[in-house]
Amino acid sequence: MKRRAFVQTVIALSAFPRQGNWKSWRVNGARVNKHLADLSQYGANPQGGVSRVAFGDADVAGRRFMMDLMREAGLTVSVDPVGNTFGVRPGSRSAALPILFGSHIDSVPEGGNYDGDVGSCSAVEVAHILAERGYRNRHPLHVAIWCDEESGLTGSRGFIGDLPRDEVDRPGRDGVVLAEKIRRIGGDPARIAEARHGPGSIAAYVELHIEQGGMLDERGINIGIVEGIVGIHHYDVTLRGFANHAGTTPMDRRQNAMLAAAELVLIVDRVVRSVEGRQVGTVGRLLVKPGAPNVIPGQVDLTVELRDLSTEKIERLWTQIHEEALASAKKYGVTLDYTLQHTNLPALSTPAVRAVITDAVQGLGLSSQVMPSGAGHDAQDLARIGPMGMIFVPSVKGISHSPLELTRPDDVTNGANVLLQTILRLDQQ
Ligand code: HGY
Ligand code: MN
Ligand code: MN
Repeated sequence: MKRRAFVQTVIALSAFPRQGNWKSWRVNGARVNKHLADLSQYGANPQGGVSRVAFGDADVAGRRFMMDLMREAGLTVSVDPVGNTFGVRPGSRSAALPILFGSHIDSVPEGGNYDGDVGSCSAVEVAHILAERGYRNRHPLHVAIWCDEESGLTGSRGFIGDLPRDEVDRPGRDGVVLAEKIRRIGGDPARIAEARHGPGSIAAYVELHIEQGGMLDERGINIGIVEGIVGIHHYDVTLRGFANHAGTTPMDRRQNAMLAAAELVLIVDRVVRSVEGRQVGTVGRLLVKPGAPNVIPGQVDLTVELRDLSTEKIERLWTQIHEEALASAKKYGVTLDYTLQHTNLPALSTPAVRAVITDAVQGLGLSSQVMPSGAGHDAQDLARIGPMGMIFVPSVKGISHSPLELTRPDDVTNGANVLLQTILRLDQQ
């Protein structure tokens, strides 16, 4: 055998054993749990959780921290025009579509240390293992940390071209225009159209996330394999009455916006419970104006959020709620206006990706069950451009969006191992 051919064969064989036993590879559980603990310092609040709201100082610092972890894992870091952070590991097959995996690190105000963070830190850990093993991946591997997941999947909607210009130019509740906030995390609002990825542009997207409900924890099951993610409709409602003196205005001469608001909260609860199914409805924020003890409320601004796997059912529920709320407001001499602030389409996961996750779970000897997601996720946007799969790990007592949110270190490690073995299987296909 010629010398050159011999040397090439030796090189190829020397890589083979490392590639060959990839089904036995595992993450470094101590390292991923430490990164999770380190990340929780960014925006840590006195209650023991995080307030790392998107685009705030803690989010900016937390994203920088994650970029450092990506570089330590051998990834090439970039930020797209929407502000999403990516760490890329090039593939050997330049024509192969990229496999994306990741999550988010922004939190709700007074949130927990695991929502989004488990999937983000685990995705970086997977890349770190591949680098340490000298794995020769075929597909380009893109670790994604989406921006502003909590206020409507902003970053992943931008990635699929579903972030309208008027939304980018609109001031948020804090009065700051979204475009300005995107610049804070390294995005370039003028070039958002360039961030768009169309259908068929990715090989697959996989997201590891905490369940945020109690099913896995109550049943002692290691892994949830997500069958579908609910759609979410978020309505901003304004009730206008007439602000007046609380002492001199007789009870039968008032236009009290608060009475209409109080009835609307109860209407949402009753109508949503009135039909069979797993739909949910919540009034999560209510602002009274002028908000003084001695003034009859002239205006109430509130949010109504409806979720279900069926968009048709959400729309049917809202039609009934709106009709009843209008009648109630009229009774008090109050007007009702609303805007559909944003919608997230429901998404089913891809059976072929679910099968790969199932095979990875079985290879790891873990227990699992197929289940829906009552929480929204960036994965439901990625499902609109390619095959999608989601992996859940247990949330202790089903608590989430709270400083009491907890996922045990062993469960984090299990989830990261399922993610590692899933990505390896997808890359080998
Ligand atoms: O609200 C949700 O469902 C998710 O946690 N953003
Ligand atoms: Mn989340
Ligand atoms: Mn959340």
